[in-house]
Amino acid sequence: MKPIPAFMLTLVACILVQTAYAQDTTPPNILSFDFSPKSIDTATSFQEITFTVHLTDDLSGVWHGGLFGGGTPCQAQFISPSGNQHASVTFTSPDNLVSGSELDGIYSSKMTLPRYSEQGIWKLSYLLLVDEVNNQKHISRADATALGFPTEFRNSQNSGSFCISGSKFSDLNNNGLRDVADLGVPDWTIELMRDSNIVETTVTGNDGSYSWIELEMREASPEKK
Ligand SMILES: [Ca+2]
Ligand SMILES: [Ca+2]
Repeated sequence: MKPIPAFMLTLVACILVQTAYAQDTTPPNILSFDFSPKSIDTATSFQEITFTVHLTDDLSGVWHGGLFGGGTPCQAQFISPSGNQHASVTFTSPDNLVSGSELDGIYSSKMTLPRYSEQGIWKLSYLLLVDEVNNQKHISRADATALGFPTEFRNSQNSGSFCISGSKFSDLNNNGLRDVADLGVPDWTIELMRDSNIVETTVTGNDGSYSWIELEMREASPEKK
């Protein structure tokens, strides 16, 4: 058996000592997540959305290259209405770190949507948080919503800053009002009309509610099909 060089033994001993006293087994946390604008229109040119996030990590820091060259940056992934198109934005230092450090920092980064990107409501697929030793945390859209983060943006010619919302329900006692016993109707298609033309459609949720976000202010009214 070949003898092991002394410097290698020292190196191994150093690594063992380091890991014995400082192990990072916890992925980063996300304290805030927001983006602007929330309504764009890629019909005539590409569009950019600026994201701002506050990330923290306990020990090795938010991923900024990987201690051993591995891993992947913290990122947000969005999906188009059909599910066929994806858009992502990453958060790394030093490029996107605007204040603080990899242990507690604010990041700002742009997502670009090419011209002719699919129109409609794009939704967050997930947030991925990664630290320097590749501890990872996956945050679903439902988790992000529960954290109070925005999860949708509108890409359409109807983009603006207005919302329309309502609900479809069974008016059991026929009084024109929604009483406690009047249950919402789920999976019902609601059409947004303008000048007798259908502008967009959406589907009611489990409680019969529906909404359109980030609409341009023009005369429009929802019609129940
Ligand atoms: Ca960590
Ligand atoms: Ca009623």
